[in-house]
Amino acid sequence: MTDKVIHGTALLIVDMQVDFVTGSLAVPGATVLLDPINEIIDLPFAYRVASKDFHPPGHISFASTHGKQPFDNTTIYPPEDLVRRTGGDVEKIKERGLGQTLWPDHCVQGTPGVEFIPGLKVDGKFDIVLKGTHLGVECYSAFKDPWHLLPTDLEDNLHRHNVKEVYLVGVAGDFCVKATAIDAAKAGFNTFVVTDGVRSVFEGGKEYEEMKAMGVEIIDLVELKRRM
Ligand code: VGL
Ligand code: ZN
Repeated sequence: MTDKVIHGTALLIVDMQVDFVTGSLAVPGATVLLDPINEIIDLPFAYRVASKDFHPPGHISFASTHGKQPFDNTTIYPPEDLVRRTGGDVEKIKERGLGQTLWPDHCVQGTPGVEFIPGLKVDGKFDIVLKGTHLGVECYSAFKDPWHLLPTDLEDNLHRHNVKEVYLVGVAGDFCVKATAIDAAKAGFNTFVVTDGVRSVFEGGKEYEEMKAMGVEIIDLVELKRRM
């Protein structure tokens, strides 16, 4: 690692965990990401953060919780107690339903699948963001859940480190990377997704177009190294 630091830059590694790479919800092709992401970690970012999907057993996003099959769909609603606590209108919960892909059990707190993949150079210089920790709330974005009931401290931490540019890698490109990148752009950061460090669950999706439409820049590793 060089001593040089490029002020205002942050690396955000999304969910590079055993279950998403070789485990219960393995993202196709994700095993190739170890080397490029380790190479990216060595670039002179001023701030580094890694997120973890961190679910309790019986999480709302698990097919098993609903007696359904993985990859079935359902509708989920914000939990009443959280809506109440955050001053929302409990009468309107039914209007706030969202389509939810149901997943195999994954990234359960205390299991081997929740750990970062072996060899990933996430060291003590990284801040760690945990998400999906509430039993009844799905949370793809490392910033907050889709109803904005449970923000993490990621946005505050980025501001505290004077971050202006956020560079994202990790999995899954069509879920947590996409949601996190869009929230980063909405929060006003210049946001870049580095394709050589990303793989998606489903093939042929429109995630890169969707991110671009929200102001996220899509770059490859060559372009990242040119910038850093
Ligand atoms: C993710 C599915 C379920 C992700 C998390 O990290 O993209 N995908 N939970
Ligand atoms: Zn999850």
